Amino acid sequence: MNQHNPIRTGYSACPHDCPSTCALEIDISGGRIGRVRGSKDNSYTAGVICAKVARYAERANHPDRLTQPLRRTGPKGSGAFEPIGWDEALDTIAARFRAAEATHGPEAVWPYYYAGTMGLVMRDGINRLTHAKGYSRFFSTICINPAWSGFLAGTGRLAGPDPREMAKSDLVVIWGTNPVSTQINVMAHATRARKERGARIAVVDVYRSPTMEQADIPVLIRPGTDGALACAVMHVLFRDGMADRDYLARYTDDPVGLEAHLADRTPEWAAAITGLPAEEIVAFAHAIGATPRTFIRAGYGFTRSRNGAVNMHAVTCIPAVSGAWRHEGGGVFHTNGAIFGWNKQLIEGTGGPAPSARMLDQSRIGAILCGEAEVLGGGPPVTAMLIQNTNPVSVAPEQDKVRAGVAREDLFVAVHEQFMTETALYADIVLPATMFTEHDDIYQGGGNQYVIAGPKLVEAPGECRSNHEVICALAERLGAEHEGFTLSAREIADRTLQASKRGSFAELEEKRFIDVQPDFGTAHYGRGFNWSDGKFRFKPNWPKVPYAAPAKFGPVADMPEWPDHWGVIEEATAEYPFRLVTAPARSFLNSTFTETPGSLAREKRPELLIHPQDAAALGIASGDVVRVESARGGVELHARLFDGLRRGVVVAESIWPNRTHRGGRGINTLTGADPVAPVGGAAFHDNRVRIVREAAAASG
Ligand SMILES: Nc1nc2c(c(=O)[nH]1)N[C@H]1C(S)=C(S)[C@@H](COP(=O)(O)OP(=O)(O)OC[C@H]3O[C@@H](n4cnc5c(=O)[nH]c(N)nc54)[C@H](O)[C@@H]3O)O[C@H]1N2
Ligand SMILES: Nc1nc2c(c(=O)[nH]1)N[C@H]1C(S)=C(S)[C@@H](COP(=O)(O)OP(=O)(O)OC[C@H]3O[C@@H](n4cnc5c(=O)[nH]c(N)nc54)[C@H](O)[C@@H]3O)O[C@H]1N2
Ligand code: SF4
Ligand SMILES: [Mo]
Repeated sequence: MNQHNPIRTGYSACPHDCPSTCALEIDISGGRIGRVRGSKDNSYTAGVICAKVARYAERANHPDRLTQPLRRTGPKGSGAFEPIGWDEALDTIAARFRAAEATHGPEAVWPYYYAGTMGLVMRDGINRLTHAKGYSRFFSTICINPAWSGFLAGTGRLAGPDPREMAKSDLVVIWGTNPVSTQINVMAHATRARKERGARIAVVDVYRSPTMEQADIPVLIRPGTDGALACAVMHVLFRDGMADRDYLARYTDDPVGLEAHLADRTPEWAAAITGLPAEEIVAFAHAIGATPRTFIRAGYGFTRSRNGAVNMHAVTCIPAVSGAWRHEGGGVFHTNGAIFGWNKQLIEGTGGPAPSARMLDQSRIGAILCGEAEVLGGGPPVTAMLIQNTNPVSVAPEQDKVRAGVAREDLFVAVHEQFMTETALYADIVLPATMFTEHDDIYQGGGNQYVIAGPKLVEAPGECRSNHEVICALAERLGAEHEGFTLSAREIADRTLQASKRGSFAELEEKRFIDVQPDFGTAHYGRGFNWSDGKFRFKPNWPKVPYAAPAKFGPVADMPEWPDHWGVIEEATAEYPFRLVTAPARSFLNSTFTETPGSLAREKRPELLIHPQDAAALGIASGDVVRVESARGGVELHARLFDGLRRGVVVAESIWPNRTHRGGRGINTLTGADPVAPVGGAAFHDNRVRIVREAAAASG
């Protein structure tokens, strides 16, 4: 070992937007990070992390990292920038925000962010500036809303069994998530159950994903049909004497009504909708019915459809019928959001009078920036933005509108980033951001139950500043007042922990993480579900689902009374005969890691998975360039023949940079921003498309 650069270990949390929220051990040497490992002491991480974060050094120490503030010198999107000083950059942003406010009022400014870092201080602190200045508020919808509202509709609370109970289950049902790619620790716990108890693993997906490759019971359905599958499963449970009638009577709102409703939701009915043969539906239902310890791990993927909330609710109904909630290793888990009980007033600048500024929908950034009156809520146009932690020019739906919007000459955009993303390319000012090892923060598990410390471990390169530092520096220039602007990130983390009764930051740093899992009775709703009568809702009150939203979104009035197949998805038509799913890739995380050589080498190029018979019918061979078109636009990719799909379904894995597609249009050119009922969200996996073979490209 080099005497001058001994290796020490730093402890942190993975900051990325991934339900695993791994506890990390990081080699540090010469002021730089090296290898990253999963903590063995953390009982959820259990020493396992994904490959892309294990090689994080190639991202943190990447030669293309932004290290200086930049000002645009060429046309928007051109990539022509010159370095400037921090004072000039911040003064420019403040002046442009003040000018926007002077012309149209404070709602003309829209701070925009998402979960590039999941650190509470760095992610959510931007809201403090929004609230202090009365800027347009941000209603986040891009990811969780259909899933969370669907889960809340039945249980009333966003929590479930201890996720580590998967290892004590006899049947793990991985429903509409692809953990081999998106949250590897689920696989670690599920395969432990298989090894130690002979448990079986069922996987419900729309293609033979890397996770389904490992399934004992593969359940391959058409996109947006999970509600039909769940109804037929429950039909069989009632029909074949596998419903827990005692549990139903004690813990649910209307089991008699549900059974009557399901009478004609037969396996044959569901087979016609899902494409899954009726015998396989019955076998799947019998596996669930015969296994008291059935643990359903419900993901996000199957909720990214226009009927996604209804489908999530339908899946959560299953253990209420089978009574699996009674058992350790049984029930349904989606996320543990409700168990943490944060007091985020200091971070977000809330707690004073209720803010009155309009809320704008994150997913509709394209329509908003294009000035569509309906989405502007009768208010002024957006003429100034600060964007932190997100890359909407790649990740947001209706990409053609997003691009037209960010290219507007009268719009001022500042982007705070680690890399020159496709959003940063459109910025007037680009600010260089720290990475998680370069600032203090705290993290909470999504798919687990830990609070984890993420202290600063190394100095940032160049002139990078953290999100918190940027927000405070702007607040000072804009005359925004709040105590949070006067504190360090560490002080805010400390006071937030204390206000949330989780001890101090120093204590958390010492312990590295704390386990806040509630007791079995609470986690399994043994004392009732989170409604005044304690009864699980088979019949949800959709317009009143307990999810904070500025309004209801989508066709709420048409939502079905009972769990059902709700036919609002983009069914294929003669003009658009295929259904496209845009699922994540293993080596990228949304658009992050598209800059790292290790991830690029593994993902190779943007591809469209298409069934060999569908390809043959269209005269498409493997490797051909195809043009995929929806009503919203067209994208070019290379075809890859793949038989792990129902006919008529195609899958494009990942959000590649737009420029890696011939023609420069990215995958989200195809996806729609019309909101999912009842509280918004984008239906990324619910697209009707047509596929055209590109003659010129096939020869080239
Ligand atoms: N490697 C990697 N990891 C990631 C991400 C990433 O991009 N790459 N993204 C992160 C983020 S932000 C999130 S929110 C999570 C999301 O992680 P997940 O909960 O896993 O959700 P998705 O990845 O959207 O989709 C998961 C699976 O759902 C399937 N699916 C799509 N439509 C349907 C359907 O109608 N029914 C059923 N049954 N299945 C369907 C897809 O084919 C896919 O295999 O992952 C996080 N982790
Ligand atoms: N087609 C399609 N589109 C999708 C999805 C899909 O499945 N299919 N998934 C959707 C989902 S679930 C989500 S959550 C969204 C996610 O979309 P985004 O939130 O945009 O996620 P990323 O693309 O990973 O971009 C995060 C950015 O934050 C930056 N960043 C990280 N840490 C920091 C920091 O500390 N400070 C600052 N200033 N920047 C930082 C990173 O460099 C990165 O560019 O994408 C959505 N888009
Ligand atoms: S699995 Fe998820 S949380 Fe764990 S290291 Fe990878 S990206 Fe981070
Ligand atoms: Mo997400």
